[in-house]
Amino acid sequence: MAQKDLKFTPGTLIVAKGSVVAFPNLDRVRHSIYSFSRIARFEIDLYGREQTRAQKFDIAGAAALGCNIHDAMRGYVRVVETPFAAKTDANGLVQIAGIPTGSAVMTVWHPRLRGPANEMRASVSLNGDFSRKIGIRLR
Ligand SMILES: [Cu+2]
Repeated sequence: MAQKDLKFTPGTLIVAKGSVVAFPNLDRVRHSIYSFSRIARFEIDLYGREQTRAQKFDIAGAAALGCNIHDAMRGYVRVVETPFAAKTDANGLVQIAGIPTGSAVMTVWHPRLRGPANEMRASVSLNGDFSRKIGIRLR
């Protein structure tokens, strides 16, 4: 997840539990990174252009990232324990292939979703092609 034009890019990154995420600074200014989130509490001191820092994420859930210098900078690392996870596109659509048939629990997460841990869960029965339209409420 890069820092570019005073933004975390991409704004939300999905990674597998245990992943190490690199945070290259592509801006001319220095950035720091902090997270007070339950799954990852850390603080990375200011570092400059073309430098990279990294952080390991060992617990599933969501980490909200900020920069001490630029208050508007927000980034999210969503750590998952399943290979069947993906980010929606600009239209809110996502397609995940190869999920085994049977019953499953589908989790929808958004940093501003109203609900415990900003998540919504639904039990689904997967049997061949499955598609579901879901509306979520944001705060
Ligand atoms: Cu910054």
